[in-house]
Amino acid sequence: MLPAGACDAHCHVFGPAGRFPFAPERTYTPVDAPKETLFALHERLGIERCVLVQASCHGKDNSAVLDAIAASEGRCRGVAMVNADIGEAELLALHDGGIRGVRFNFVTHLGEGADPDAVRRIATKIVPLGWHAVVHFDADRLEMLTSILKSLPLTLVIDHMGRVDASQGLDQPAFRMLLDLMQDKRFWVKVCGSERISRAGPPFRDAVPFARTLVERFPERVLWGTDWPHPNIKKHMPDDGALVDLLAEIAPDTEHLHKLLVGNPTRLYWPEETS
Ligand code: 0GY
Repeated sequence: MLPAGACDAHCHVFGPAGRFPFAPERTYTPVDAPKETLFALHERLGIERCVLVQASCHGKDNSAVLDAIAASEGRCRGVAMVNADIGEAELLALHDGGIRGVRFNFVTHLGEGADPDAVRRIATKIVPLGWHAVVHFDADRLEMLTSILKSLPLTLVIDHMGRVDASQGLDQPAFRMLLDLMQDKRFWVKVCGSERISRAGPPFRDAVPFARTLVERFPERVLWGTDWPHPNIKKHMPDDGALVDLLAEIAPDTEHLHKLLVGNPTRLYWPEETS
């Protein structure tokens, strides 16, 4: 059972392609994963709110995310992808549509990484809106990215535990680097993606020590999500119910669990409720 108000802070909608075509520059073409299916999953899992993250297969066209937010009666907010030359009016329209952050991808399998100059320009433009940046990177890029990320003037949320390789243990350089970065209070981390960092396979229990360490050390700056519909998972498509069950081991302390699923996402995505 999840606490009342639980939020899935990382999930996607894809298409339907007939209404929201995929971007020509995409690196993969998913099957349709429409909002109705996502909302039904959330109902089944006991999840009341969610944050829709723009996926690379839709490029910089955030229409599918905005459509889902509009249909959610305030239960969804979103993270967009935008071009560096975006204007203030367009950003304000995204804000009105429920967007509260911008995502930057530095992941090899999703194509060319975000250009650092573009990242800086966008970051400067979104600061006045109170938005944050979501950064998605391969673990071996963290060293190269650290100085760029630290130079940005806003809150940064790291996707999927920095995509470390769970088989390399808690003492691996990439995880130590992630823990170091988290000492800076502007950084948050999502303890989702157990199925991505696991090397042991279902139920992905080898990912738990990483997630639990992050929750215990930084209880105020962690988020969790399903990552439904799990783009680019090839080997072991996770059962979302099993991912929810892992939370009992990731955050066995009820206060930590409440922060992870309710308090923290509310502070970041529905700040008007906490001030
Ligand atoms: C994720 C991970 C992936 C894909 C995307 O934007 C995307 O296409 O997010 C991935 O392929 O690892 O966060 O869902």
